[in-house]
Amino acid sequence: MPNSVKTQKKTQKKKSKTSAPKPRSMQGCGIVVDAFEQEGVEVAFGYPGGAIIDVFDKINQSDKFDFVLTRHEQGALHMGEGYARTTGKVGVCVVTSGPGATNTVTGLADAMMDSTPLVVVSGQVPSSLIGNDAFQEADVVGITRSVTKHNYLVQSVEELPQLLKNAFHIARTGRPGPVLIDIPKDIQKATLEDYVYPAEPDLPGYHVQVDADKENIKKAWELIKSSEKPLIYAGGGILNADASDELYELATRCNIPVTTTLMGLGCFPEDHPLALLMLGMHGTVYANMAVQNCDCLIAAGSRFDDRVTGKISEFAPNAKIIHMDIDPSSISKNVEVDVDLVGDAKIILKDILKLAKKCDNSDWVKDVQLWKKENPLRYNGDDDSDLIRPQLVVETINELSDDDAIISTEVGQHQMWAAQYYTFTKPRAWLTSGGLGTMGFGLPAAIGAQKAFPKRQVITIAGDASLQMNIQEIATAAYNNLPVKVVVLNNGWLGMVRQWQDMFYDKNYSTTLTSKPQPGCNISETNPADWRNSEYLPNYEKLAEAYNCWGRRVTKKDDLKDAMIECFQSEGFAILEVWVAREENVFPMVPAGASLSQMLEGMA
Ligand SMILES: Cc1cc2nc3c(=O)[nH]c(=O)nc-3n(C[C@H](O)[C@H](O)[C@H](O)COP(=O)(O)OP(=O)(O)OC[C@H]3O[C@@H](n4cnc5c(N)ncnc54)[C@H](O)[C@@H]3O)c2cc1C
Ligand SMILES: Cc1ncc(C[n+]2csc(CCOP(=O)(O)OP(=O)(O)O)c2C)c(N)n1
Repeated sequence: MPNSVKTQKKTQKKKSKTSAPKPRSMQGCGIVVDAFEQEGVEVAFGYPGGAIIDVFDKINQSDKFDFVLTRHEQGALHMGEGYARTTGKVGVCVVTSGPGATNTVTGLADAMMDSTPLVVVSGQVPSSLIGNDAFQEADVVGITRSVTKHNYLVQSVEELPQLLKNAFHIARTGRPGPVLIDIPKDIQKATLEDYVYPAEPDLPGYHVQVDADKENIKKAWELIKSSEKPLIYAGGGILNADASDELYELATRCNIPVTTTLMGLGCFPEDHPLALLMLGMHGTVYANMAVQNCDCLIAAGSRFDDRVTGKISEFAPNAKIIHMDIDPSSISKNVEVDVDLVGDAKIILKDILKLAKKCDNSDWVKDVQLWKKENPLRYNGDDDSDLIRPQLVVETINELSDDDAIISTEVGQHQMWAAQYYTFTKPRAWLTSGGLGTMGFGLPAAIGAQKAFPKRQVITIAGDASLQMNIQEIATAAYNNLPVKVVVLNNGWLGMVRQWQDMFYDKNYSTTLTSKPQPGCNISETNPADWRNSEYLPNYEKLAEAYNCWGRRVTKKDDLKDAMIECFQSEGFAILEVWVAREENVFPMVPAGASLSQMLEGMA
């Protein structure tokens, strides 16, 4: 595990000027809350129970941070993620033992895959009962080992302060990720007589390399300088490193087009002429063409995921590859690279910029811009029917949302349309589950972001099926007056799975229909894209009413804009349910395992 030696030294210097804090007598449960305060936690999310009740007994005595009671522990984890990804700080969650802790597994795995910093404190049965099949006992450290960056079962109150300090440090440094601390009930109750929150982590084997090798920096610049067709492939690591400004400087100074992964959207402004938007399975034609034709690919905080590379042996066939990543295990994991730059993307980019001079690349940029002009994202939007195309809904959100709006999504077709048709111009304003692809992520993630930024507009673009996976969190939003706006693209299907069945499984729509025709409605006689006589469950208008929130269902194109304006202007939490064309597919698409050169473009 990496540890930032540089950061440690800086903090030590600062600390030596201030007087050492006096030891205090404190119970384990109080130490947890004190650690949150010392780490500057502003809000924590979670759910109580018997094995963590002592910590909760102290939580409401703190006036330093808020606590949001969620309606499910999975919701708490995604709220923590939404908070962490939009603020750059550690998301904090507290849950009970057994079912409370096992409910966190999906959120932990999600945070692990998407490099999101979380600290999760779980209660455990008393130490003496561990291994006895005690009430609400689960081997949480065993269960979560592979979905956490690190986890601890606390063995004594004496070690608790240091483990809490370590947990926050591990979560936020290097490649960020989730850390779980499982605390038996007796340790929460035990008293430490000489408690002081440690100033430093104690992690001898954990080192983070933040500066890349200087020789490799030179090699990287030489490669960029000598290339004629360079391309930047930027990912979530740029956002983690807060390196958007440096990325912008490199791209514009050296005239290099930029394509962005799903996780990196917003790290480079998509309204810039050098922006090629997303690459990969559902990326733009021109971004994928640029990858296949470039002679130097600069991977910046991106990890060559299979949704990006397609068939690896045919990925970027003509390119020398430079890879900057803070995690050495990412280097040459999927794709063999020519120059590795292990370190923090911001520092690496600054180092490259010290060498970088203006480059021309104008012939290449002209080619790429021609591809961009000739192959725009497009959909069947010009029919005179009153059907609402899902892409139009995203375009309308794009038009009506604030400049600094935060957009979250669930998982499926709507997620891809959001990525394609919303124009991302700012970092840390996009929340999506990329690596794990967790349906149920979008609503709670939006709530976490709204808690962090109460005044900003936060919008969830949801599929009807995904939204139901954590729909109970509407209560959390409504109860806490968090005015998230949810726009549901309701197609009455598990749309993304239906698309695969349509394209690769001979239209065998096995168990993917979530709506049903009304009695007497003959589907075959109606436009298959438009089954407005179907029964859609639930009725989101009525659901919103149940939570005393604004809600409206829209089924006709002409009503869309006004309804969305009303939704966005409404005061609290709101749901706009839009019945979209039912059998729309996401294009472009690279079939799984095919090369990026084999994109299916969809409509003519
Ligand atoms: C239905 C669906 C379809 C998808 N289709 C696509 C698609 O078409 N295109 C696409 O791009 N994705 C797609 N994805 C997402 C995909 O699965 C991956 O999640 C995504 O491509 C990974 O993005 P990334 O490479 O930016 O890496 P991330 O997962 O964001 O990882 C960040 C990388 O940066 C490194 N890093 C972290 N911090 C730093 C730092 N400070 N400095 C330097 N490096 C750092 C990390 O070690 C890691 O290697 C899809 C997902 C779903 C659910
Ligand atoms: C928890 C979970 N279960 C199953 C899946 C597989 N899956 C991916 S997309 C999808 C359908 C999503 O449907 P919906 O939310 O309505 O969105 P749409 O694709 O229709 O836009 C499913 C079942 C998943 N990603 N996550």
